[in-house]
Amino acid sequence: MDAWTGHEVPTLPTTAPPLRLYDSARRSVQPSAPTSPATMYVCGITPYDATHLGHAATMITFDLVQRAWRDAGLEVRYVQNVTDIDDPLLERANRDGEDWIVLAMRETALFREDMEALRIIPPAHYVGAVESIPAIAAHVRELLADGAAYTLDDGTGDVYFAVSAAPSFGYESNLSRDEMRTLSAERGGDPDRAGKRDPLDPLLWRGARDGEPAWDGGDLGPGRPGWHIECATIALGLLGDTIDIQGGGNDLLYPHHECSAAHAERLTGASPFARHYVHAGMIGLDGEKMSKSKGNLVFVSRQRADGIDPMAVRLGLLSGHYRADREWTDDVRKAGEQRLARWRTAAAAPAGPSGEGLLAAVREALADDLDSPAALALVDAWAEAALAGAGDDPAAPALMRRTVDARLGIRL
Ligand code: 5CA
Ligand code: ZN
Repeated sequence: MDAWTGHEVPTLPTTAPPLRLYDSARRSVQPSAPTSPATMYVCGITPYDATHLGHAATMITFDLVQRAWRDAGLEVRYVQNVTDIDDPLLERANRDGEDWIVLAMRETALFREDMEALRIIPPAHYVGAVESIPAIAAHVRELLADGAAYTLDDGTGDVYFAVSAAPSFGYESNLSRDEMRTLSAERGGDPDRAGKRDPLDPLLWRGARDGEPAWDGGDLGPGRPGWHIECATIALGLLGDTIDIQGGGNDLLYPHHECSAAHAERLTGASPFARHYVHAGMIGLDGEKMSKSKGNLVFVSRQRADGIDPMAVRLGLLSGHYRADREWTDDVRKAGEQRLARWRTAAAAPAGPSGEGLLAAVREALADDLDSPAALALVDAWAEAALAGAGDDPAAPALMRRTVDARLGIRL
């Protein structure tokens, strides 16, 4: 499917240092050392409701990665999916008496508009689960033929992946089996289902049910794909056997990313599937993770309709570190608006402290595991000095403008 339209990203003088990033598997900050093109797969939305600030924060995180890589001289191949068929989408469509396809198309269109407003560089490939079904079904058949999957013998036609076929299962999330079992039950899995060989085995293919859409699975029979194999298949098809980053929010670490990596590794024999597993913190409201199922949502589109500048929203989200679970509050929004206004005024100053100095410092902060709070503080200090008449570099305001545009996605 089509992605959204991108904006021109200004080029900057010289090049940025290589990006160092926290890897969930190794639990430490490690150099991301891609060879060009750098490859990144990020888990996108399940389009049953509008884009909220949590989605926005995660998309902004990986946008910072793309900007850091490009500024370090790398070409970037970025793929994102849309889970345009899954239980939550069907449940919402049924609840509202709506066609699930219409719901998915509408919310995906809104997501694109929101991404454009937030100046997120679009992925090279924006791919739906539905359009990937033939490739997914082929992978499920391959796993079955390989003995890494099995069909439940209860007549449903449901196919499961055997985690016993993935000897290093758990290396990504570093969780105990008990923790995995609990999270699996909370996040779409079915550890207690009868007939499974291991409670942790994830669903690969759901046989057709009355009243549910189904697609031809060849030997699998009609059905629809499981969630984890969707992302494994899309990433493998477009980015190759080993990718530089598998990303998403930290709610996806287990089971989703652990299982999709296990599927990919079993299919290709290449391990690890991703050199870096990168997870953004959860944005919460009133002490709870913002989620469609909880309904405590602040929508990006609603904020746009209320006249809040998307650049202020972006600055608000960047004021916290991407890995931290953090709250969205009115104060965060107001601080974003004030900062944006201050930066705009400062960018119009006749001169300021060295633009090259600011660029180098911002690059260093962002190279250090995307330390956006530090980058914002550096620009704040530059703006304060420029507004106080300090510094005599007449080219600095223009370079400051280019720096925050290219590296933070903030158009002044
Ligand atoms: N379609 C799947 C991924 S394949 C999915 O998780 N969809 S989603 O709509 O629930 O989330 C889309 C992206 O936003 C995922 O990367 C998810 O981890 C992230 N996300 C969801 N809620 C939040 C939140 N409250 N804060 C930060 N990121 C979030
Ligand atoms: Zn995913």
